[in-house]
Amino acid sequence: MTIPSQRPRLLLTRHLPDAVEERAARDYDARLNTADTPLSGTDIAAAAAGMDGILCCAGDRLDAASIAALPASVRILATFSVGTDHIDLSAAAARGLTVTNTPDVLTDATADIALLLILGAARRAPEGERMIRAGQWTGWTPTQLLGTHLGGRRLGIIGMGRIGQAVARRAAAFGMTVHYSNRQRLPASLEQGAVFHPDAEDLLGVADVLSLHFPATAETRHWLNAARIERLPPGAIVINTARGSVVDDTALIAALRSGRLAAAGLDVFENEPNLNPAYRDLPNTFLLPHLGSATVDTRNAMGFRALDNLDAFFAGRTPSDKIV
Ligand code: 8YV
Repeated sequence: MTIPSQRPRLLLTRHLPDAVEERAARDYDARLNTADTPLSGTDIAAAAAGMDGILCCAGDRLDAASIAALPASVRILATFSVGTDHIDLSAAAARGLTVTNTPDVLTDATADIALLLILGAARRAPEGERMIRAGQWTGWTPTQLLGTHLGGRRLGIIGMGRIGQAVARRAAAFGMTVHYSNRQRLPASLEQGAVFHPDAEDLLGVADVLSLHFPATAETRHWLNAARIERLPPGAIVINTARGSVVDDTALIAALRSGRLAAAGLDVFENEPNLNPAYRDLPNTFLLPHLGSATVDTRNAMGFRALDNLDAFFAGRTPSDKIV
């Protein structure tokens, strides 16, 4: 990067990996949040006084009111996430703000977590782990914690973007047959033998395991509802590594409780971290605290990608991940 004589002033809303903060402090007049205090939209607007840009994160609620409250000096929001549902993009566009995200670099890490959830939910790993930790394992038995065999089962992927495709590749290695639904059919080179369903409703009927990989928007809120769960094969497994709001928790919890569904593996929740408490009480849920991209390499890469976008913007170029 060509360093301008006066470095741009940059607010980091959360504590980011050391290598990312070091680069931010080297190239910017950076205001860090080393205590990692979660900030509301109003707090962010106040902390952004005098800033030229903000490096924000998925938990930061940058709704229309918070965007309106930002100081006029702020010209760019670079989010440390691929998802942008926490930012009111229309309000940002109306205000003339540039918004960037961090695609690609978290694809593999998130797909790995989806496979972890598929395996753990299918093979009842959380129940086994709890049994051992509680000192309740009295020994091997021929019928203990029998789970679902993945080989030969059908994986239904809704949303075959980068992460959906990476999940499909991994699931194929476990002998699963992949079915998918997407706005557009993929070319054969990317489809890799997966069966395309133009209508997601039809896909549900064959999804022994259903994995959700589409963004949270007003249209997709509570997409997986009681009617759609009813279309799944009995004993199906639901996996969510996308966003909690795309699932109707009440419907999913009822189906897990009744045994209509065998299990669910969830890395994301509506209203994080205050998830519906019923999930915690169900034996057949495998719950992770939004770990999709949580590896050292991936979080560094996300931070560097966000800084690459900021560098481009302040050098007068179009950032490669410009959304707005
Ligand atoms: C991130 C994510 O960890 O990138 C996303 O959209 O959901 C996660 O993988 C999180 O957003 C960090 O800001």
